[in-house]
Amino acid sequence: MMTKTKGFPKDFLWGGAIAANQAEGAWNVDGKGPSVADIAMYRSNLSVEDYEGHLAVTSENIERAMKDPDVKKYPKRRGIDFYHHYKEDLALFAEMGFKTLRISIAWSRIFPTGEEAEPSEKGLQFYDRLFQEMKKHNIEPIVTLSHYEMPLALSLKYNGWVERKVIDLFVKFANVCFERYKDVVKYWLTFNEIDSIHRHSFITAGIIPDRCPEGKIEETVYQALHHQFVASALVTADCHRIIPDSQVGCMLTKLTTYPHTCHPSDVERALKQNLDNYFYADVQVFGEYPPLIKRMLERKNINIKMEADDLAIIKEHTVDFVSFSYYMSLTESAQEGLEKTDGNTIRGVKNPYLPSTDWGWQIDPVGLKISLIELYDRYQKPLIIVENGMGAKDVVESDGSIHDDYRISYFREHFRQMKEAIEEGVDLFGYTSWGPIDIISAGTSQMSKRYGFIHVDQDDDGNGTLKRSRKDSFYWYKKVIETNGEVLD
Ligand code: BGP
Repeated sequence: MMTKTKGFPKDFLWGGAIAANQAEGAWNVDGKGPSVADIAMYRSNLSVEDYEGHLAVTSENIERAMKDPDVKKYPKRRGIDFYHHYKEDLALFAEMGFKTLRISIAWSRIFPTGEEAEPSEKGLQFYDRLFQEMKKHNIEPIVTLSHYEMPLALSLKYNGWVERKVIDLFVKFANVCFERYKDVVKYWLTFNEIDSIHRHSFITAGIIPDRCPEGKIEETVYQALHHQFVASALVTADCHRIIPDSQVGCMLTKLTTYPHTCHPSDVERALKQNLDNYFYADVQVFGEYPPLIKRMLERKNINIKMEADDLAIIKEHTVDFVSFSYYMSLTESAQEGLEKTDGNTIRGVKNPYLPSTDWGWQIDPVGLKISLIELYDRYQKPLIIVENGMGAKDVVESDGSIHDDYRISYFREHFRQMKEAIEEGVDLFGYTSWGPIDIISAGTSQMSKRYGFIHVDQDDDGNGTLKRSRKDSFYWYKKVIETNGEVLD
């Protein structure tokens, strides 16, 4: 006779996640300096699957963007004006019953060029106000320190994280945040999707390809990644010192990959994709480079310059929990010429058993359970899902209602799988959906790729009133939270 099912823990952190560069707007307000996100242009003529095109960056197009004050062409400069609407938006999140909200602190709002001697008081005051408003609604902040928004000045001067000095600048920024917000923020994430540095090295690490040594881009990216590993360990130590009861997490894009067939070559390819994905969390959880990764670097003749105590720092200051994003699963095959489909800034072979979103991302709730089991079994640390959801083109009916049944169905099936994973022993302590309110897409800078339970009246070109309105899924998620995940229908 099976024991009673566990259900979600009684203090499960239900909520949502946004990022400063995709929501705040106010890109040059109150002294904020330009960030790498502020040069991301919306290109309506590009296929949504053309991430290289959407995220392309050259010294020349950076110069051009910085001369262009336009906010229509550069959607991340305007976001959804969360900077001025945060009270209204938090009230809506509180109406849904949010226990937590994941946000990021825009580094260039605190240090406009990244190198000022003193932080911007106006920048700090915005997050003071934001955290006070969250506290008013009993919403627990989860704060990401680096979420694709480093000061553009550091990219132009040092080629981003390639230069070791950026470690110290990031540590300084993080310490200012820990000291300022130590009484209101307990949960901290260091680098959002630290593994994405190879997929889009500019928004993740400020690396400008045409500034890298000829033919050495891959080695340069691994060097920048090493600096981020060291910085992550250093700020983990500082956070624990400054905020004794703090919990620090790493953040991984969980790219769960299946073999297209049971052919051993397909299985081997999928295994290697998954192991390469784990590498980034392995370093922050186990505190060392995995031996297979070290051998891969050696075979590729990739030499990472390290200082004497780097590995000791990484080893000593590992994270308390593992956070990750999960949108879709991927499929790999050793066979060429199979139909491909898009995923989160990565492409895979189309899985014939799964439906896709309008952006080609394959919807796989069981893949989330697989991801939870794999991550918990590997790390045996508490887990939190900090991004999950589906981008969709919502239709606003003539009466203003939005019947996003597809979104309710996506979440319902993913929550069912989360519940099963918990039943089977996974320690999952929270869940924040990605984009609980419509915000700007990271990969394509679209507004029309909507994730929210709350609709924002704005189109891809920045036209609209920014009016917020509740979708059908708003009321559904409210009921889910009210019943702690018991009522999903
Ligand atoms: C993740 C990012 C988020 C978010 C998400 C959805 O990689 O951490 O910032 O944007 O992707 O991607 P998109 O917005 O491109 O649909």
